[in-house]
Amino acid sequence: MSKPKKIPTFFWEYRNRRPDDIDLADYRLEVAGAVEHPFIASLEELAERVPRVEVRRRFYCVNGWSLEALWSGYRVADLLAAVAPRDGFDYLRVTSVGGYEDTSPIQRLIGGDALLATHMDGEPLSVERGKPMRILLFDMYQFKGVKAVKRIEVVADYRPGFWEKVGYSEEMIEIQPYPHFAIDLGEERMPEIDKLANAEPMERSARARRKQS
Ligand SMILES: Nc1nc2c(c(=O)[nH]1)N[C@H]1C(S)=C(S)[C@@H](COP(=O)(O)O)O[C@H]1N2
Ligand SMILES: [Mo]
Repeated sequence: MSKPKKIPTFFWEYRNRRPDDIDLADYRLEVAGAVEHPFIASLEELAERVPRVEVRRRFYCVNGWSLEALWSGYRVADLLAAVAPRDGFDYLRVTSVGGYEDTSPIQRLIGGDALLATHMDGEPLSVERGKPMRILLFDMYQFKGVKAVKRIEVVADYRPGFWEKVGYSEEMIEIQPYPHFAIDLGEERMPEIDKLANAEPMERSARARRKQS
């Protein structure tokens, strides 16, 4: 077996210091906004409300690398089914403990099988990886996937996320069809274009819109 490669850690809200640790006993996830059944739940209560799933999937960073692992947690689709979003509220806004935030269209998250992951390769997420839970998007660059999730809200409107402050843009959301360095394999890998194509058509990037017109 090759030596495990170091996974780059992105936590823009903490700049160059170690991210805040989170006491799991005190932790509560808030699922709120325009939903019929909002809740605030401990990790145990969340597991009682939403079915757990396990998936082996790869995520992609816009900086040209990717990481595949066995992730477990909750499908965003199942989480939303539990709270029942109101009609006309089509976006999900996710905020981290440290204030990193992102908004995505709900239909795209469901179509792309977005996951609220609590475990990586059978272990609870470390602080670096987004303890106690992170959103994983497999069909968009991962700056759209919030680590150390604190609050999930159903909202009416889109707005650019925290990543805009660090120089990323909406034009950079779509995974590009050139090789990315697979951290887990130690080699260059093409994105899984077949899996990307399974995503529902949604809000396209400005670049994709320009190409179309
Ligand atoms: N809270 C928070 N979540 C975040 C980020 C961040 O800075 N803060 N960076 C994103 C980016 S750009 C990527 S590529 C992945 C990186 O995940 P990793 O740190 O586990 O490698 O987390 C995403 N989620
Ligand atoms: Mo990233």
